[in-house]
Amino acid sequence: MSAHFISSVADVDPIVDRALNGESNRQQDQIELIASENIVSRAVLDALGHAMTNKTLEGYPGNRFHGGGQFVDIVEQLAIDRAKKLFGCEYANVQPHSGSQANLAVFFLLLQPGDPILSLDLAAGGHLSHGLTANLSGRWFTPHHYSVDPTSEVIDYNAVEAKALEVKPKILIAGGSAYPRTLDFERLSEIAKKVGAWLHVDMAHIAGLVAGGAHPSPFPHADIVTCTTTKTLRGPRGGLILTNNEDWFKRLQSAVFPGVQGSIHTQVVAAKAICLGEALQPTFADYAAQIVANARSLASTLQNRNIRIVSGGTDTHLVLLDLSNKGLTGKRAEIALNKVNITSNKNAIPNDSPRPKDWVGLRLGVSAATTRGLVETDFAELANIIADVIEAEAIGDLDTVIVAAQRRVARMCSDYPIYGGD
Ligand code: DSN
Repeated sequence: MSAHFISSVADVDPIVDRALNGESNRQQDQIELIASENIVSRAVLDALGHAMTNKTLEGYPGNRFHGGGQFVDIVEQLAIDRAKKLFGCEYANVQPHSGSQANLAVFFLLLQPGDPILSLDLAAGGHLSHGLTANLSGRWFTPHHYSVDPTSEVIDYNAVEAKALEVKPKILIAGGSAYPRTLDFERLSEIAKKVGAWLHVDMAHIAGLVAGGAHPSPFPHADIVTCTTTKTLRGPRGGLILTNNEDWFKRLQSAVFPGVQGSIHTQVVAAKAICLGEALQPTFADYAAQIVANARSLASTLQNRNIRIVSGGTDTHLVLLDLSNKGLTGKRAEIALNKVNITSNKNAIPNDSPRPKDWVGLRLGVSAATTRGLVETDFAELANIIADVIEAEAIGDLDTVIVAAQRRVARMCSDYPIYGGD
């Protein structure tokens, strides 16, 4: 048999092999607190590495532009049916290659160039694909933003309504990547209706919480919903679009293909079907509830250690720290925590500097470590390690805590192995 069919990565490409092994070890040896990450099941991993990746297909199940699609049709139809069942909606498109591309398809469906859109400000937890000027969404449409109340740091829905009445958006977008509180979809829908806008909910970060009943569902309030299958939903990198609007559905299919995409990532669609099936299991609700309990434990312990939490707490998987009173930037805290094998990311907080290097926010998310099995007491321990590191870094004395912190993190990683620790 040709070497092409049997040689391993190690045989063919030792540089890539070393990087792959390095990444596996990094994931095992670090506690991952990046809020957009998770650890997929072995079944999802297997599908992603399957020869289904060889198959090129355009179109939709039963109506393809290429032959030989009968097995991909099975997994795509399964993913569609499971997405509809999981989120309680009538129509699903499972082809978007990412959340941003799902959003782009929605814009292609609903907007004309120059149309006004209204979304959560990036510094208040929004997302770049919701109208940042550096993103296509901010160049081709006219972006406006709402923010959070300066005192509570929670969305001020009366202010959203006032802004919507002022700018008359074609779509009102809810959701983002660093907003830790429950979104009031009913109120947002009222506002959208009042100004003649469509309500588009991007639930990328909270889709798993919605699936597991730990966050209210955007349905029936939203007109259209997008998400990634990564993050709290614990699936492969990719997107979904969901709606109940029968009149839109045909055009939505065309907006995805051929509107913004060509052929599908066949093996990813198989992995999406698996992750959606996993999320339909009753145990997924336990997982979602554990995520919120863990995030609350992390937030309250950090608060007890005098670290300010934006909005005073969390209702979701993410906790946003304001390090301004410690004299630290998010970047410095991120680097210090990385030295003790805790992975996190700097983030803007409401009214932060426009320059990322000066941001004083640090974003933590608990989904991946919750998948490993950590519970509230582990997150309290983790919060204490984080506080020790931040306090020491703030006074330029990290060396005094680093070895002990590394040891405590290593113990946790070994107590909660991933993929059998290999
Ligand atoms: N939106 C980015 C994040 O939240 O980290 C990536 O999905």
